[in-house]
Amino acid sequence: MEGIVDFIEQDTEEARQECSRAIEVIEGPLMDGMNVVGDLFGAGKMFLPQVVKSARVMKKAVAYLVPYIEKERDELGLAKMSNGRIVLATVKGDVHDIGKNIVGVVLSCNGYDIIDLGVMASSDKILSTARDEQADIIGLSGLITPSLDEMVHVAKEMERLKFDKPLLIGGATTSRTHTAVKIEQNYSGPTVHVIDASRAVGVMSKLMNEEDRETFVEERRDEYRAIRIQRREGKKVKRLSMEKARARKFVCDWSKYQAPSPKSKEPKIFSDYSLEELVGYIDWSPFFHAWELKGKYPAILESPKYGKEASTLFEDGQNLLDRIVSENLLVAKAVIGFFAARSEDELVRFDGTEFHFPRQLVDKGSNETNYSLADFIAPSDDWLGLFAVTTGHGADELAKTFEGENDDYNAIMSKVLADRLAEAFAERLHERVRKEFWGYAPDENLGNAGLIREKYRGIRPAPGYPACPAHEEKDKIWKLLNVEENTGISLTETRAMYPAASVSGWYFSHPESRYFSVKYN
Ligand code: B12
Repeated sequence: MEGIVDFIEQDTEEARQECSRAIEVIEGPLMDGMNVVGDLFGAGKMFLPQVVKSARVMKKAVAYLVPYIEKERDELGLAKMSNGRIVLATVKGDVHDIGKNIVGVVLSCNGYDIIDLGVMASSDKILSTARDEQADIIGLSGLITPSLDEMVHVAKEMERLKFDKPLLIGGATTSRTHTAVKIEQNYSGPTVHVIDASRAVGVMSKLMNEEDRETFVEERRDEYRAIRIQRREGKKVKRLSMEKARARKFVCDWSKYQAPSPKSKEPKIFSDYSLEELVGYIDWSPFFHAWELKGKYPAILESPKYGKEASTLFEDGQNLLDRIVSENLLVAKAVIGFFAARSEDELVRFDGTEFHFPRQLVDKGSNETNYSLADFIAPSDDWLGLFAVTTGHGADELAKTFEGENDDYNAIMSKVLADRLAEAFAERLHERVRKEFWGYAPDENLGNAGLIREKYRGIRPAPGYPACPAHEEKDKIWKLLNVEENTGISLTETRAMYPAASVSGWYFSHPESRYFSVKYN
């Protein structure tokens, strides 16, 4: 229950000798401990990092017991015990697995059998595995918007192939609304959106319990039906024609504005950037969010609710980060470049290519602005910057080493830290771009807090952000900067970047450039 692994093998051996069969150590003390942990977690009295640490104790103890259990099982001809079997996968085209892995750990320490198909799993692979392994439930995860369509595809395939097992949907871009409107209607079996790991156990146990299942599924169906009706009948947002929206575009008196010309015009490649330099640029708040501790750093360390847990987590994170930096366990690579550009409506044109930046079409009122990112580029003689950064080379290998030691806590931690470094790298390079490479703000002096609050001139939007949702625009960045060759970052069929800890996008220098959303409901 304290998550301490120091003497786990000795303790497990002692317990084994006191029991008549090795399996009793799992069914007895280990499960008793995990049940307490599970109850406290469910009641919000224990937090995710502690649960994952307790799961590590369980996993290491179980690994120690497995040879004994298998021997006994063979001798007695016994079957495997499990609360239920779930096939978990990050869908085709997507490479993000932190959330899925957290869910896998939490479910497995609650007695569920996990078949984890990893990332980029095709519908075929997911469904044939579910059939072959007689899975009770299928769980899909995804982080970028194209994964939502892939989930719809899997649901349709489940219908076509006459599956009736429950389908669980999770991951950062998924939502109850999307599940209700787009996924559930394609599959007649139970479909449930799960918001986070702490809810996953409750949902699984309801679905696996014959008595609870029907009511639970009916309640979800009613809930999703209500969402669909609400959406259909909800206030329709008024949209403008493109012509009218253009009349409300952001206007700048270009005759008075001089676009800054980059100091160095050649693309710059960084093949092994100093990790040590990046540490000071880390925005730590999302580190805590990844572990389901909600709050802002550093205040979270003093929070009455999360303070103690957050401090331990932070210390563990710092320790692993120190190792990563001193032993060069991750490699930071990047490429940046500046291109002479001009805008025309929603296009930013270069020699030979053009980016399309959609315009806001919602009617916000005649005095409001309907932005397109292209508005921040002059009709002639301007510049646009492009970048791609990664700190993910080495991350999967590091996580695998920890997984091999039954240490999911550090496996997840290493990926969370790689993501933090990727964002820090994007932040640091952007700062150097403003101060040195583009050089339009040589005297800027903001410090990390100022950078996090985006107090600088210019913006760094990324394909997939609300102002520029199309992931396909990355193809042009890849071509112009030769990203794959220069950094080793590749694009999947739905344009997720691999390694996962990668960021790519554009630099806009205009003082009034800003973020917005082109989405409407
Ligand atoms: C941290 C972060 C990153 C990190 C990495 C994230 C990662 N490795 O997972 C970095 C900095 C690398 C990153 C990069 C990018 N990101 Co980002 N990122 C985020 C951020 C801020 C948090 C995501 C996160 O890690 N959450 C913590 C984890 C633990 O939560 P989770 O994955 O949701 O999982 C939980 C639940 O969803 C659930 N769950 C998950 N899976 C499953 C499965 C089942 C079966 C069940 C039951 C439950 C379940 O349980 C989990 C644990 O509680 C979100 C915004 C947000 N607030 O969500 C944007 C966000 C996800 N990113 C976004 C984008 C666009 C990108 C980029 C494409 C930008 C770019 N062009 O560079 C890249 C893509 C990287 C790539 N490799 O392709 C968009 C995605 C939407 C979209 N339009 O596609 C978001 C929503 C931001 C936004 N509003 O625009 N990003």
